[in-house]
Amino acid sequence: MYTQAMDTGPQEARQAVRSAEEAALETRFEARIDEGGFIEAKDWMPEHYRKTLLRQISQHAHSEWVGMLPEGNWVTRAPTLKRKCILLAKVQDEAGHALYLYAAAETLGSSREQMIDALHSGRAKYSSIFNYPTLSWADVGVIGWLVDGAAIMNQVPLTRCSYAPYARAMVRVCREESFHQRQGFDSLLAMMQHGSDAQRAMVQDAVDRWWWPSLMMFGPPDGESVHGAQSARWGIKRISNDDLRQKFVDACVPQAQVLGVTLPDAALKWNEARGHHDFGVIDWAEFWRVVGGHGECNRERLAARVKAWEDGAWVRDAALAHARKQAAREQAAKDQAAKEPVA
Ligand code: BYC
Repeated sequence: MYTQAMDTGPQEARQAVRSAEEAALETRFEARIDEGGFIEAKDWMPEHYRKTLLRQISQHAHSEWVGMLPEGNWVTRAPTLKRKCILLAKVQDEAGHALYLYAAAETLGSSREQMIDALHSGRAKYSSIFNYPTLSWADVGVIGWLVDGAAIMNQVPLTRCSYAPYARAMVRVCREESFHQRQGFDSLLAMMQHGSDAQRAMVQDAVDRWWWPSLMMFGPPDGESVHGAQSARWGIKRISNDDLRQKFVDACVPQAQVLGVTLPDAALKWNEARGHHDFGVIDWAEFWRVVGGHGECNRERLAARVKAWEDGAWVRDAALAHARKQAAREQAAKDQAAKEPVA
């Protein structure tokens, strides 16, 4: 009993010093956030901030990674060489985005393997939008116009995210997403202006299927956003889910007019008093079904990623073996140089 009492004293004192230090670090962190400053990977951060970022950035990386699949489905069937080259470049860009984002998430203490394992086992989320099928060539154009358009709307504010490695990755991602959005719009415009009636109908059908899922990309309504308020407080999210969704609807309406397509929402109309478009009710039951793993393509998407990972094992093994040989060679050269007498 006495021994325990004697141990507890210094331990308690150490804990008190640690929590005083932590409180000071937290005050400094909060002050930096309040000033609109950035947090770097080596800076002190609260555990909850680190976990929130790791969740969002890894989900974002998984979205890019899985997001290659719906469009990749059309690489071999693109209608012209020009469109095939553009699509190939775009899909490769998505792989690049995933890599920048996995690298940014790694700075928060998770390994690539842990993140990939969370995706493959179904523990990690990725964007709901990629669980819908790409049924026609027009879907590729609509993904560029609407899906990349929604992604840009969401990601431009992330270039000012308080976590600097994420913000820096987003600058480059957004530049590339702009090209993605433009190529989609251009492809649809070509079909609408120079295509046949059947091609115009194909574009309208794709818009009908992708419009509502694109609105769901921004996440649940603000009142149901679990992380929204805290992420806004920390400067991770600069604009709320609903505000981004509204900006997106307002941007798409004139673009749809230029294209000559109808957005599939009878309630969509300009509201002079609000200075925004009103729009219909989103089917949130569908959103949660898809997020919960029961969308049309959830199983297929995960199976494709797992298969690619397993098929690629020999490439990872070969790269590691090569790196090991190279390191051994460099070490041998260093050892040899150390043995040689100095002239
Ligand atoms: N899908 O509290 P909330 C691309 C989850 S890829 C699935 O509002 P938060 C592209 C949410 O994770 C671009 N799940 O969350 C690639 C949370 O669940 P957990 C993808 C969703 O994080 C290839 C719960 O619902 N972009 O552009 O504050 C080809 C409650 O939500 C979704 C990004 O990832 C969803 N749509 O806000 C073409 C952007 N929405 O984690 C294009 C970065 C919500 O508690 N991410 N959930 O289990 C973000 O900005 C935010 O994470 C979100 C959600 C706005 C998505």
